[in-house]
Amino acid sequence: TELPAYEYIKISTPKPGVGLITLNRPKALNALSTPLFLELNDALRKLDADKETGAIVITGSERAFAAGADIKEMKDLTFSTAYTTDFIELWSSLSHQIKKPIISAVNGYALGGGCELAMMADILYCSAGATFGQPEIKLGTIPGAGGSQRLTKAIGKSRAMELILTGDNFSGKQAGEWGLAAKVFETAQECLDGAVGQAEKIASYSRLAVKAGKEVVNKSQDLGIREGVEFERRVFHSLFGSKDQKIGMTAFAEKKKPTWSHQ
Ligand code: CO8
Repeated sequence: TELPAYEYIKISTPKPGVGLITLNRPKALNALSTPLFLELNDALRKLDADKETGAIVITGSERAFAAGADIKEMKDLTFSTAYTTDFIELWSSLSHQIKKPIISAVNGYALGGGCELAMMADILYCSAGATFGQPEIKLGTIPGAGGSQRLTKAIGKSRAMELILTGDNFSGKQAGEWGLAAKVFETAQECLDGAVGQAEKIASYSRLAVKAGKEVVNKSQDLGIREGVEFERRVFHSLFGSKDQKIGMTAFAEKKKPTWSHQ
């Protein structure tokens, strides 16, 4: 894919099928300004549409995944501008419009909007020494990009309430123990390599099945158990209409490796 040269992010393909987005605004610890988010959304949309890409990894630097929304940009924002421009709406495309799996590989600071961005990903990996937190309370505000909802779902009400009302940080090690992170790695490099490795694995499967898998798991966040299970079954039934279900099960029966058609 031809991707434009971006100013605040870098794009690469470290392994076949893996689109790696590296937030690259080092002077501001990857603070998530509007220009950065516009680039991130543009890259995500292009990777989502790209035939070669099967999974996406978002990472930052060793020092910072992202130190939050850009405080200097928000400082003078008024209610009426925030409301009329739907400030933050920009962020929702990541969690609602991108159909390919996104893994966040979190090293260093993931604070405020940075923590929220990490939690918007489908799978969160981090290094033990990563620093997470929702420090908005210290700035006279609250999380605005889903933090109060996603953190609470992930780690429970009492812990999330404590973190959001005190603004206390928590470590990558704790994120793993509490179930916010799917895996915790020793070093930043291991975290990135681990994320890319799992993305490569996901990208090696049927794109169709992967898309359906992401869709049904995400539905569990919105639906009750009964509706969720029924939804899953419908999608499961529908996959009997795909070529890849035939390819996968025939290959198993014939003791061969499947070659996916992605159809
Ligand atoms: N916004 C803007 N600039 C930032 C941010 C930020 N969030 N974080 C760091 N920077 C800048 C600093 O201002 C500094 O710039 P300069 O060199 O020009 O002074 C540079 O990055 C380096 O930072 P520090 O010198 O502070 O580095 P330290 O190692 O001393 O400290 C910290 C690192 C602890 C991460 C510290 O920078 C810090 O506390 N940052 C702010 C963390 C924070 O409060 N984040 C939450 C922001 S609010 C938010 O995300 C709300 C989300 C709501 C929804 C989304 C809305 C868009």
